[in-house]
Amino acid sequence: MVALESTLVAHGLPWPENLEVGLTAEETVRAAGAVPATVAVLCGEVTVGVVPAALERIARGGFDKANQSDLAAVVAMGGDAATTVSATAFVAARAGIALFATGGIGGVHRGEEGDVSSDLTTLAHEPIAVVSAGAKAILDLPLTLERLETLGVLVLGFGTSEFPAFYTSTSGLRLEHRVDSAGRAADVIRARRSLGDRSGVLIANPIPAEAALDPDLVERVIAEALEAAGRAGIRGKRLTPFLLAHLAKATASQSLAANRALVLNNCRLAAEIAVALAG
Ligand code: PSU
Ligand code: MN
Repeated sequence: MVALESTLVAHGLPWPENLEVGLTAEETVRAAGAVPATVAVLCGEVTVGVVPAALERIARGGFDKANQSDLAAVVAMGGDAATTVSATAFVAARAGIALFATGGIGGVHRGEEGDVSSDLTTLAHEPIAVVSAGAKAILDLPLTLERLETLGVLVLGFGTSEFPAFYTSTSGLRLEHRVDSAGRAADVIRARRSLGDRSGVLIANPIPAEAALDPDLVERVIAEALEAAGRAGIRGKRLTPFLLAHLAKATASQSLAANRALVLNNCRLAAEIAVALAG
């Protein structure tokens, strides 16, 4: 099985592309021989494997964004919420799912606010492998990588020795460990289990070259987006969705096409690793 998150659908991409990406992500996992399970909270029920009608409800908007610490409150209120990487990893690990595909994990934000995504702290405690195109480029990538190390999360480059930067394949940040096949990634996950290490693994899978954006364009629009967020007083949970929406506008949707390509690329790899792990 491969877990998929729902915040990317609810808050990371605009309607109706978000529904298309959510459904195609599931199909991509299936086509590679694994079973997708999109996670969300629906009317207070933690759901592992939402049906297409529910995915459409999530995509149409109005869902809260829940990280691990929000889950109990949403459940107790009988509410609806999309799950972030943090909440999805927490839920999926309890359902016995070993692989999870997303776009880019959250991390340490740029600036002095001290905003650090709970994606990092959850990954420190959950025995799940997350396939992502590095961490989102809107973040402070060197600090994010440092924090992952501190938390004991193994970062494994897939076909790369550099930490990918979401919209681009390189960041200039070296990775200690690299694998070049799904089978070798599965070997590392098995070794971690046999050592009794119950923290997460981040499999850093670069965006396909043909889908990557121009790094100068990315940096310029991120700087603009951060400035706009500062002016509008956007903080906390609203910051990541605000920055992603700003990027889509400022790049005439080039960022959306790149985001779609990297998500599907991660789904395929996560499914291949899940199949290798089951073999
Ligand atoms: N990756 C994407 N788009 C997204 C996200 C990740 O390609 O929208 C979401 C994930 O759900 C991630 C969340 O967990 O952003 C991080 O939010 P925050 O920085 O508020 O923790
Ligand atoms: Mn945050």
